[in-house]
Amino acid sequence: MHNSALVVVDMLYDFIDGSLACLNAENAVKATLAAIDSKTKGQGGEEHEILDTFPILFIRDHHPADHSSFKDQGGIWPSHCVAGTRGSEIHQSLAPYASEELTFDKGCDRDTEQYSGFEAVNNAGQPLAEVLELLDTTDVYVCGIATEYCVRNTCEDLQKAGFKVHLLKDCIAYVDLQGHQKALAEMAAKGISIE
Ligand code: VGL
Ligand code: ZN
Repeated sequence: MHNSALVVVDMLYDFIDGSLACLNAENAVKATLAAIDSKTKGQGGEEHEILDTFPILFIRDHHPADHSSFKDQGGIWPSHCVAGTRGSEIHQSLAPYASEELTFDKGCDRDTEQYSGFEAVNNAGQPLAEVLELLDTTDVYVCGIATEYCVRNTCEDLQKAGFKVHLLKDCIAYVDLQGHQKALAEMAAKGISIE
């Protein structure tokens, strides 16, 4: 049984120290590592045993170089998370926890903005939600970047699909502090648990 799982959203270099560096990102990465330790503590054993009892799923913003969300294509964001560049990689402290089948990419289609990780797919083409169901997940813990965009859209889609969503508030980073606080309040009002 895998009642609980952790979804790590876009903890990628461009959102941490790159072209779209977000506020609180370094702290959020450290707090995420601490949260992984605390969830797995006492379960002992090798890393593969830890991942068997508490699956950790990673979402990656993963854009082509000419993605329509980029300013030079008429979009609102600087170029970021271009597939194959350092900016699109998971932070090195978390990368050891990421397996191919539990890593899900989004924003891969040039013409589509995709903030939510809900329909992101792994290298076998399976969407996040399908894999969470295969893992018998009821409760999804969410952390990552950015609160107002990908984190929020992912949490809301997971909740709509019937998962109990727990947002780890020390483990998120944001574009703007006020936007972050507003998003937290609105998510809480929808029944997402802010912990
Ligand atoms: C995101 C801006 C642009 C996010 C993705 O994942 O929150 N934000 N692309
Ligand atoms: Zn993006």
